[in-house]
Amino acid sequence: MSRNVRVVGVPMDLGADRRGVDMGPSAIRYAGLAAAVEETDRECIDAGDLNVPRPETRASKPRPEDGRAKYLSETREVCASLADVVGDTLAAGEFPLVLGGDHSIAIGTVNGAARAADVGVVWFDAHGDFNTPSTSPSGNVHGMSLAALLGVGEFADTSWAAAGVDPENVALVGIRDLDPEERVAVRESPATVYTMSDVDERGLPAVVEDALAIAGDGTDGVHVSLDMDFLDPNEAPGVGTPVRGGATYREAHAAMERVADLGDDLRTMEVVEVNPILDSLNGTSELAVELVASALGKRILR
Ligand code: HAR
Ligand code: MN
Ligand code: MN
Ligand code: MN
Repeated sequence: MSRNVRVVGVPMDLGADRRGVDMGPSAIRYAGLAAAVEETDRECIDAGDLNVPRPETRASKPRPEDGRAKYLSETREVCASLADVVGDTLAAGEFPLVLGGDHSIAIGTVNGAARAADVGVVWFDAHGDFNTPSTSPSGNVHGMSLAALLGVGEFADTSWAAAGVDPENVALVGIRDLDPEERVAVRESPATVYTMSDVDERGLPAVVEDALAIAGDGTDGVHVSLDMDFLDPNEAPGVGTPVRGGATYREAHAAMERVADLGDDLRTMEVVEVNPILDSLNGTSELAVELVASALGKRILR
């Protein structure tokens, strides 16, 4: 894969409670993203940030039609523009690298990725993001984004699922925190869940290879969604909803090296949930940059 990389920042924090994740795109750029991408022999073009409304300017109480989901209409609007940018970037023959922002933005990235092709998804996360407005304990859309993309529950009759992603081509990796009703929904879905217990038993590289095979089976390409809370909080403290028992530094690199083996079949990638306010000296952003470089093919011996 030698497509030029087009970076799109989405300073989105409408989908999460711990404010600060909107600063993720800046923090990841400051951590040296462009230089790291260029080290993989690609040009790095920065498209800047999308406009995201500040939550202070909007009513925080969900609209009656949105059930418990906060800022659902605003999220839909941002994701619609993100889908356009991602779709146009792919049409121009470039590789879209989307920087969050909270994980609700995956709705936009994947809709854009799926516009002109059949895509599978690998979702690296501590969480399932499989809630719906009626099952969510928090009302936060970042805990619903995968369900929205797959048209689960109330999302079935909305345009969220327009991506047409087949849940058979979706794999979640690193899961260790599911809400009670979310657990039921994820088990009922044809999507494959690799929990941290699977990682304990089989090792992360083997699990990731299976996940990538599921996402690539019969599709034109794979979208990789990297929620930084996939990592253990010791490695990545700068996230809004840390959960103990995640991937180590080396495991995460090994996972991204398997992703790089996809070559041109890696269609799009996003890195989400970096919260610089909760971070330690921007270390989580620095790690995000390293993991992007590994996913784009950087190797110790080059
Ligand atoms: N499951 C919880 C909820 O729905 C917490 C969700 C998510 N946090 C994330 N997403 N960072 O992966 O509120
Ligand atoms: Mn997530
Ligand atoms: Mn998460
Ligand atoms: Mn298919």
